[in-house]
Amino acid sequence: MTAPADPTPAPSTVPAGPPPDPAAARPAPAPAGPTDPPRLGTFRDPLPIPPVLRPHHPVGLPHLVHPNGEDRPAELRLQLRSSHRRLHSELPPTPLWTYEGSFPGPTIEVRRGQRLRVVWTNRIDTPFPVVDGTVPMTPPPADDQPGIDPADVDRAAALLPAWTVTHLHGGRTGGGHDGWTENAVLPGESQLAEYPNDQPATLLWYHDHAMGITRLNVQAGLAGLYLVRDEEEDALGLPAGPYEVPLVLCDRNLELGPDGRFTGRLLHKTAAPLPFFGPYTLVNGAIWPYLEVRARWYRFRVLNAANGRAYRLHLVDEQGERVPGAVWQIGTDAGLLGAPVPLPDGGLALTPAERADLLIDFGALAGRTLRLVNSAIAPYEGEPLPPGASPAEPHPDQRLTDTGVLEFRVAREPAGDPFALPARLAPSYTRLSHDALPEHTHRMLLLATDPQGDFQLWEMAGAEPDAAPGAEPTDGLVQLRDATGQLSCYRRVARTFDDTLNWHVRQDGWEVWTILNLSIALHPVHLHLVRFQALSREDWDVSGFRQAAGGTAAGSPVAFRGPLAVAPSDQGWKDTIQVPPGQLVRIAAQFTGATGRFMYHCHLLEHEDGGMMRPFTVTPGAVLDLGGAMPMAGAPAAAPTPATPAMPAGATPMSGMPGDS
Ligand SMILES: [Cu+2]
Repeated sequence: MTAPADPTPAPSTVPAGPPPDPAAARPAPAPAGPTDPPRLGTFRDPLPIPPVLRPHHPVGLPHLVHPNGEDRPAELRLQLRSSHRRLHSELPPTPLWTYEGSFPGPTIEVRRGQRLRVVWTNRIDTPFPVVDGTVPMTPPPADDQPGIDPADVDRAAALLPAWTVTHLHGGRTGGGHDGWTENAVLPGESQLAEYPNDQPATLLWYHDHAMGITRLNVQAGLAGLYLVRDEEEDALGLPAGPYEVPLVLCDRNLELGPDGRFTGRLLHKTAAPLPFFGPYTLVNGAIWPYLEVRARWYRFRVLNAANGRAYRLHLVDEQGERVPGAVWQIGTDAGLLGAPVPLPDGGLALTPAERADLLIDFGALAGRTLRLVNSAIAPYEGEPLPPGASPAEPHPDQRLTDTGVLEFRVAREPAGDPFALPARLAPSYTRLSHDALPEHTHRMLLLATDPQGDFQLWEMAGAEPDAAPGAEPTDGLVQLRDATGQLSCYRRVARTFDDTLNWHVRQDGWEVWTILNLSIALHPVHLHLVRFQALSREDWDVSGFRQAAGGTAAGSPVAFRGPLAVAPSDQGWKDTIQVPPGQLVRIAAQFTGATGRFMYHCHLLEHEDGGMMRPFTVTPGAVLDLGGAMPMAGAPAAAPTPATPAMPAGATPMSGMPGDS
């Protein structure tokens, strides 16, 4: 089988033509048109598979200090190292910052309950390898085109030290091991972390989480997979070994040299306030790869590791037509579903940090060439694929220049596969409902925009009765009208990372967080430590929120418009949830398994770095009951605040809150 012909010559064979234009990526004034950016061929390179480290199978594992002993956990010593890798056979090698020289990093695989210590040692010894820059929003930005005008490059990024901290996303571990964003380490230093791994089988991932620069460190290559196995998963006899394949999806952009050719260097080019959207889709670190498969069932462990791009996945044939019935979802971020769910007709949308455990049956597709394609425009706001639209059709005007993700080349020979899709999956899976929850605490979170247009997390507390909105909006006061028509008023008690800690969660306690998106962008909201389920989704009219004033005026609350379905693929255990604009999502979680200080944040890394991140703590109940200095949610330790006065835009959220001065 051969890759489809690409009419565009590879960069190495670009003939002598028009003189190179250093600003080839910019919309150039006519008539001196630039050369088109060079193209890369699609589906030219085989899919790489990251190396696997199994601490309980220590043979040939130089990273292992010792395997699990009678009273001590296994310990891995892993290095963050500078490296080079060819992301495409037509590209020069790309300088990267990596885990163990691999991009993505090695896949760590553990059994449930097998405690593991990892020494993450920073041995990075090269300058920051990514070109960073910002292009203006007007004229329509070329942020998803390769190359950048030197005037748009941010010189400060080239001076970044390798300041990194590793977070195990989805891991149930103590606050001291979770990779606190500000406790990053410099070259020569180590971060010690212990992972109890006492959680259901699923696909986690580890990645850098350094305060303010996560978007850049992750772009540079600092991410890898982490698999937890358990007996419940074993009992299903799912495709394993060579038939279980990780698919780490991300996008990248590439620098062009003065000659208009690829230099091999990565380019983090954005048009603020948009997150990063690159034109090249990578799977396991290779741009547009292919995978030869047998005519049988496969299991694919899919992660969206992009900074900002959503992938809405479909399986299509040579003509770009859907291949129905072949793809089933069996798990979500934090574990297996109760029963398999067919791939939705409209595709399966994964926003950054979300995972999907997929089974694909190639048994009836022998000899075919199929493709996994992405139909999500960027930015993706949760809109469905229009009826009748082809999922393989590109939308270059909406940052979807190439829909290809991965090509499957199915062998002609039948494989004699005994696997049959089970009707039931995890017996331990139960669907949560609000009415059936144990006693729980409610919290209100708004995804809002400040007057400058920056996205923020607004922690809200029930407002004093005399703090109801006036005729003009009051900054930080928001009135809501719910499904029953009842009005309630909330005031903002925090909106930046350094605002006072409000949310002291009781260890093992259940909580329901109501998340309402007043902004114009979809935000994937991620909570550290816990797994949760979406209880409900609702459509809300948020036009009553005045961004410039930071609140709602009397008589124009944000208001319930109607219920929305929680899609079958959205009913699993999650640690990251899509909250599209104008939606309200209620999630329920038990904060169990560890204590300490954790973060929750938007997982669009540019939003996270831009301030959409907040702390919470989990504390043993007896400690909370002892009282002490800790203020409870929404109740400042100082004297209760009188009616919140009207404040000019940009003022501190409220008076009387320690730390807000
Ligand atoms: Cu966001």
